[in-house]
Amino acid sequence: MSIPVVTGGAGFIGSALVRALLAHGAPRVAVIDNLSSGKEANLAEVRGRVELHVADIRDYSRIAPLLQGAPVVYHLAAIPSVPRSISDPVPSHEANIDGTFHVLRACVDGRVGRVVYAASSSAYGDTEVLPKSESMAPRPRSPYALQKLTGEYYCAVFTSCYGLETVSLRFFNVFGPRQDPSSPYSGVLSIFMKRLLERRPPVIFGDGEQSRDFTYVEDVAELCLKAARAPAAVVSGNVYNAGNGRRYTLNETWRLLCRMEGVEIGPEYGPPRPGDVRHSQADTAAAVRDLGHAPRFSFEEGLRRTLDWYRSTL
Ligand code: UD2
Repeated sequence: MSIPVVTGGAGFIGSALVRALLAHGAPRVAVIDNLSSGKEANLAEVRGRVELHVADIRDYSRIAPLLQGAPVVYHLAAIPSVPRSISDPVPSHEANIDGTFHVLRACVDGRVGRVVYAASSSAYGDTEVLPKSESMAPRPRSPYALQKLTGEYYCAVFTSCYGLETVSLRFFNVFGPRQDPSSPYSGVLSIFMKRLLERRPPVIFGDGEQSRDFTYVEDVAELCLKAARAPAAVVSGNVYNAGNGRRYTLNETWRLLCRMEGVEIGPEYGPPRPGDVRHSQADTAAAVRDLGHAPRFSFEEGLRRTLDWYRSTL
């Protein structure tokens, strides 16, 4: 296959990446997705230029021929969510560790040019120092964090042992259009926006003073493309933060959203969530230096665009 492949390409981030690839000149893009959380509808207006393969990354013999000869494989397929990995660890272990292993193995066997892997900021856990830089020792606090970290290690080992070019990007709390707000495991901003538009209070877990480096999905998609193009001698086998470099507490984020919408709704508070990281903020220096990372969307601008999208779809 001589076109780029996106695993998880029918998901929220994957479908934004598919759009970015097409916008940057890819004639077609292949998507591998088992549609467990991804949806064909996420690809609606680009569907004619997408080869959608409904396949599971845990099935080596099914995915190997689909990855064969791809110039770049963007490996985003995963079962996300810290709390889901705690309450139900087996499926996320199998998708995030076993699935990633099978993707990498198939990429070596199929002589794929490069793998760009969606890693997670959760790998850092709670560090004493902010922002978090790639040289810090990881301290995963949940099965999900450990699984995503294992995927990074697998990428680096596949580079050193088998010569497969890999770049791992630690995504920092990505948000934007098409993030599904309907599950209790959904990303907090998708839940906040749904509640806001319904004029209902959100439930904040803990005191709301935890903070996140919320990163707009188009900036992450752009960085994936840069990771695919950067010189192998500089980037292959490495891990980079894919964040915005700032952080916002949940309390201030909810207040900001209320202000944007011109309403005043006080949040409700619940018990803190097990496995939760307290603060998260990316040091973007390495990604700027090696990949040319240049996020274009301020938090407010990203929120505005996302809110507009939910308003038109919910
Ligand atoms: C982690 C990773 C993120 C990504 C994601 C995938 C960190 C810092 N980030 O996101 O990079 O890999 O996992 O799932 O580890 N919350 C509420 N109310 C709600 C929902 C969430 O208060 O209704 C809180 C939650 O307790 C947490 C924050 O919002 O403190 C963000 O939660 P999330 O599930 O959106 O993402 P998080 O940080 O676990």
